[in-house]
Amino acid sequence: MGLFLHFGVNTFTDREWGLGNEPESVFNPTALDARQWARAAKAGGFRRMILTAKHHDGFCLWPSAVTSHSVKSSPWRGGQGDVVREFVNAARAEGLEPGLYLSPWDRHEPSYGSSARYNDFYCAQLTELLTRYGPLVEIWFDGANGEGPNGRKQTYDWERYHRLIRRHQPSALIFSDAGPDIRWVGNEDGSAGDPNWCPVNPAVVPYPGAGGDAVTAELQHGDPHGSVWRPGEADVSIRPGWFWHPAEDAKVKTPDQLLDLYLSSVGRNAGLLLNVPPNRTGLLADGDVASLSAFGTLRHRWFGANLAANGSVNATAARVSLDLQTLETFDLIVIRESITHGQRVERFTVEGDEGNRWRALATGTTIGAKRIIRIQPFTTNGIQIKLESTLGSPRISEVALFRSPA
Ligand code: FUL
Repeated sequence: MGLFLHFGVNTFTDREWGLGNEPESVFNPTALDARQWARAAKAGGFRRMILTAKHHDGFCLWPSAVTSHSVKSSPWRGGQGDVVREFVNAARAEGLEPGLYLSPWDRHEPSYGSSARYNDFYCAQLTELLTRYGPLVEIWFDGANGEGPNGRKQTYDWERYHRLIRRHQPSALIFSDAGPDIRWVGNEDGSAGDPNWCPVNPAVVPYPGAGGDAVTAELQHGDPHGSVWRPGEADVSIRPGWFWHPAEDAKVKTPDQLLDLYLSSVGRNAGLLLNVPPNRTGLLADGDVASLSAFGTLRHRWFGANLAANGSVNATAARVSLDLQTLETFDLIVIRESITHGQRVERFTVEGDEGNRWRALATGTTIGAKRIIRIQPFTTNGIQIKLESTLGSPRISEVALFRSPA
């Protein structure tokens, strides 16, 4: 799970997409504290944080040398501040891994739309981010590709951007609709597809921002026979918008809603990237912080005690049986595949021991890194997972059972 942070001039102008003509003077958070962001992320159980270093409006949260449209020209910290620096330091201080979002679409930069010249500008900015701030876990690319001044369309040089990342940050993961390392799941609702395969066919999603039903289906479901390994990451906001808006302080998702998002993303073999936007003081709002921390507590209450921990396992290629030793009542089944060997399960059934017969409790499609299944509470001393359709011999690495609080 990663925490996404949308922050910039839009925070101060109450917009979702800035126009590019915002004066730098609007950016003036009064009490910015990136440690507060990182502590909130940690309390929620997040391990990564990704900040919008530049959104579509072009305003840079770091003092870029190739534009004056940045924090350097703002009143914040007397023009000496660097949000990206404070962000990466805070993340690392809390033991979290930082990553960055750098919008290719730039509504401020005059060279946007000129293709070659803008690509040089964009690569210069990307290089600054890749070389100044230490190891980054993920670089997040947005496929948005608006027109430049005079209606010119910018051609993004994705291969060049990717080469820069591989050169300067070989272990950073690259996210976009089209990967190459992590793929978008095709919606911004935090919901991965069912089934959800990590492999995809790269020909179906050739570039970020490609559209159409076939693209959406591929992003949602992956492809069991796809040639590249590209797990999904579900991005969604804790509020209706990506940026902070005063009117949305009362529309923060509840801990229960966050748990539902967790089940429909992490519980379906995808990462969850939850956006929590700092407000005009430069802090996460109280309601968001409370919701994150309660979400962390809730997950712990749901998944803290594995009722199958003392069970004994018996496995064949087609089935995994668990003798629980005692009667247990559970309503959550967590199954994991050892994905270092690929993803192989296509369909399975979970059955509970009723003494003289097996009762089907749930059927599912893919498993992958993690599959969470919710059922009506069931009491038994044994379960079995029948692997009904697999690609090659399956490797189940974990089966766990939990009881959610009433
Ligand atoms: C979209 C952007 O246009 C939104 O503003 C936001 O950044 C979201 C994560 O990606 O494509």
